Amino acid sequence: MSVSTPPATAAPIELSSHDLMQLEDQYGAHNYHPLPVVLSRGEGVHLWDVEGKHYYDFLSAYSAVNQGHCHPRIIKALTDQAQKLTLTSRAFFNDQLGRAEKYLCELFNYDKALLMNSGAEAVETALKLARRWGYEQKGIAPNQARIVVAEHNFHGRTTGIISFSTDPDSTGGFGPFVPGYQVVPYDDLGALEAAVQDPHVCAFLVEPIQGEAGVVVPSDGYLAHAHEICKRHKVLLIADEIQTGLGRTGELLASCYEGLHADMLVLGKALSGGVLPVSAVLARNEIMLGIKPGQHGSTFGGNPLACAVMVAALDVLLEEKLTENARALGEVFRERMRRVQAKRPEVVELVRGKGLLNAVVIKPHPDGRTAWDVCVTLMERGVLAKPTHGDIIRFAPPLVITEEQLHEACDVIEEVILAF
Ligand code: IF1
Repeated sequence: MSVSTPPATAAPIELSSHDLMQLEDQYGAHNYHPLPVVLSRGEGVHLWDVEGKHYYDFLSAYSAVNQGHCHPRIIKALTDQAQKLTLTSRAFFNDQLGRAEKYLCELFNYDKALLMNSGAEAVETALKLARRWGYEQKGIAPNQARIVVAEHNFHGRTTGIISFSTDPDSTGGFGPFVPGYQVVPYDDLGALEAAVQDPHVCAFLVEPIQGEAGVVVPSDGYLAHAHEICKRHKVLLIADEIQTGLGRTGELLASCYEGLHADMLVLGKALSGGVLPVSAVLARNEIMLGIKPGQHGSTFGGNPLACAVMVAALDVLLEEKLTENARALGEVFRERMRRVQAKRPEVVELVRGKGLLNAVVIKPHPDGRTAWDVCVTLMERGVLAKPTHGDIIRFAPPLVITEEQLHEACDVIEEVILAF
């Protein structure tokens, strides 16, 4: 079938929020249920909708925008590189990739990096590397490799990754699934120890703090002990720091809190400051060199535009001391929310988190209102946050937020919760 008339290009600016939401509703897949706000501009912690109303961003695009919206330095790297070279494919070398890989390896202390685009792709890459290592280094019989994962995990949306999801929303109606995974309860060392007895297990994939599950922080020592157990059984520990990494929790990696240096580290989201999809797997040579030319890759992975943006995004993170800011202001945020909880324990069930990755658990109101209604009121009052699992609100502002801005937003959050 041919296209009859060319579609209108950019929407004229006169379209209202209402019109734009209707467009998405009519022409877009219904795979999200967004809050009713249409954003058209961002700067640091600030967002504006198409009518010009101002908001504080307390989601940071699920922690991708740690460096703040449209950071001038990252945007400069983007526009400078965009005018020189954007994509070569990996059929050739480019002048940005090696520098970016070196930066990653030196910063996180690994031998090698493999760049991909989305977080899910990087997780898939780590799983393939782990299986390959299992066959070649651990001597697992062909096609028998198994990977242990944690209950309530979230690692992405590919058919491979949802194969070990325990969330019915992620899996329902999408089978059949990829075999070779075993689920153990999160924060349960006994269950992990039992699972890795199986000599077919090559890896344990884990989030240092479970994000999607509702910012679930494991017991102190869990990760360090898990790594000891893994080492004892010749099993690789893969840390998915796509959400928890890059300053978000008040350390460069959440793993740092326990001195964990995972066998494989998976990064995404804020690796580009939310400018482009850039993800990476880091590992030592023994693991990374298992994959030979032609056995894995991606058209866009490691493209020069992504590399230039990534280096700038990491520079900003380090030079602006965003990790330290996240650590200090995380304390302020939780202290303020705990005071709200003390005033209204019948509304606020729990406050938890690390650094600027926090969750407030809201008890449903007897009249049927939930965390969703809290978020709608917050939106009306100029603070954007998203509920998850019905009763949890995740609060994760860009790490460039100042103490003054944090207090201003906390005043709004407090008023909205007290009035709930
Ligand atoms: C969605 C949550 C956040 C992740 C970890 C891998 C990925 C993610 C630990 C995949 C992605 C997302 C994706 C987004 C919602 C979101 C999320 F609510 F599900 F939990 F961040 F809070 N590992 N997380 O958190 O990365 O392929 O998306 O780049 O709607 O799916 P991706």
